[in-house]
This record gives sequence, structure tokens and C-alpha cells, in this order.
Amino acid sequence: KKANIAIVGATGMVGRTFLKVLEERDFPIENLYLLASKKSAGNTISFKGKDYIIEELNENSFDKDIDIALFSAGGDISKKYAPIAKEKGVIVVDNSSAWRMDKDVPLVVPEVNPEYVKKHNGIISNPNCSTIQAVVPLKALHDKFKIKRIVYSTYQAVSGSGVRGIKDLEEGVKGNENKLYPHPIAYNCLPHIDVFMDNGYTKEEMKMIDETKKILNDYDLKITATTVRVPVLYGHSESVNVEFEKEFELEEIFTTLKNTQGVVVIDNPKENEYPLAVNIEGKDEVYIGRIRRDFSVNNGINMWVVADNIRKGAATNTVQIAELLLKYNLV
Ligand code: 2RA
Repeated sequence: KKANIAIVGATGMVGRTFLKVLEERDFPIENLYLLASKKSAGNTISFKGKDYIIEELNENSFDKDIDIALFSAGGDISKKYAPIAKEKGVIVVDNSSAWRMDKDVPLVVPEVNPEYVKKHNGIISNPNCSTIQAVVPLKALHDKFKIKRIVYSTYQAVSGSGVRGIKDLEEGVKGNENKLYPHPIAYNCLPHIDVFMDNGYTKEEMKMIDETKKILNDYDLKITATTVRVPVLYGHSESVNVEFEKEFELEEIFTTLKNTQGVVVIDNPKENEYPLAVNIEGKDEVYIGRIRRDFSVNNGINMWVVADNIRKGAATNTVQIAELLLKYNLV
């Protein structure tokens, strides 16, 4: 079965990566529609050797016969246009945070909770990139050893902020003033991603906390997070500290992770082998190393988790959700 696909935000970094991943995975597309802002309308993008004209997104964009619309155009666009698309019978897979915590919207990582796509009411949300790469290993560990508490410390690439983040780093390195971030990101770490909330956490930190609970469907989990922007172009790195209810042998942790779909374990410190952002750019797996017992608690571990924030963190996860819609005959 082939599907009619629309891409909203086709010219953005994630939008363009949607096309790359759709082509790589040979997603069965009947018709493809590229939607973006007025300033991009009329330009063309090539897909599978054919040029597609970008159309301006408007209220009538979904009057065509579209099965699935992949959105990556910011929260405001998703808030306004996802309901319009849904009303026309389109299934929206949204990358923004706009709908993630809505109780009628499944928040899906295909390796973790694929069944949730069956509960969609027209909109399915793609989780935040830093959440996706964490829950892929955590789900299997939770099932086996029951997680009690998680401490997230992240080291996030500037591409998470799109091309403006990349420019700030590259221009900052050349000494120009920064445009996007409140402080220089070159040779620096900014403990400030998204905006600050009244509780002293940033929105990015609260996303990781709230989204992890929803995806693992366990609201008793104790979770805290510190998310930091670092001078890296692609690839989010995370230190994930986990305390379990149950006892474990460290070997069981390694075995569980090695047997988890979508996970690659790289853990040989004696040979200086551990996941590195520069080594995983463009890949779709979640890379895990530095796996070791946390001696400060009874049943705890630390691990180092790295993944490409534009691929598995956004575009690939979204396309995998679209593949599930076909697999479950939901389109
Ligand atoms: C960031 N996770 O890294 C956020 C949105 N992509 O900026």
C-alpha cells in the first residue's frame, strides 16, 4: 500500500532530513506534497530524482487526498494547522512540543511503545530529541528491574536550535557576537535550553521529565534533569543515572542493553572506546557506554547515551511512526 505524504516545514533541517530518511527507507509514497512558509513557496526540492514545488502552507493545504502529514515547523504552526489537517482526515505526526502532553495524543518511540499509535485521534507526537534517546534503553531496563529514579544530565548539540544554533557556534568561533543564545556558545556550556519556568527548571528539562513518564506510562517515576547546550554541531550526549527497585548483576544490564532494538553498546574504556557525538552523526541508533554501577545507592547505574538529535531524535523517529501507521493498517 502506498501513502500520500505531506511535509510541513519542508525546508527546515528536520524537514529536509524527513525526505532523506523517507528515501533511504524506501517509504512507499504515492504522492508527496511539500509545504512551507510564503518565502519558500515556489522553490523546488528534489526527491528520488524528481523536483517537487514547495507550496505555501494555508488552511486549504489539506483539502488534497493526504494520508499522513509530517510536521516540523514549530509549535505555533502545529497548534494552528494540525487540527485543520486532522479535520480533513489526515494523520499528523508532529515534531513540535505543542501536543505532546495532550491526553488524546500518543507520544511514541517505535522501539518503546509502538502500540500507542493505535490510540491516535488524528495527531501523534514525536517526543523531544533528548527524551527519545533516553527512553530507548530505559524501557527495557524498566521492564526488567523497575526504575525508581532517573537523573538526566545532557550535553546538547547546537543543531537542536536549527541553523541559527549552528551559526552561533560557527560565527562565535570566528569571534562575531552571538545572535540566538544569551551568551557565547563557542568554548562554553550554557545551562539554558528553551525558557526558564517558575520552578527554576527550563522547559527542556521539564519536557524530559514529563515526556519520560508519559512514554514509560509510569507517573510514579522520580526524575530530575539538567539540560546543557554545548559547542557540538550534531549529536546529543547524555549522562543518565538510574536507580532501580530490584537488585541486578552488572552483566544483566549489559545483556539487556545489547538485546534492546535500536541500541548499540560501545563500552571498552581500556581501549578509550565509548560513544562520541562526532562518530554517530547521521546514524539512527542510540549508542551507550560507560555503563557502571552507581556505588552511592543500593541498585543504581550510570551510563553515557549518545544519538543524532536530527535523525533518531527527530526525523527518523517520525518516519518510523509513519511506518507503524502502515504496518497497523491505520491509513
Ligand atoms: C534542542 N531538544 O535541542 C531541543 C529542540 N530540538 O534545542
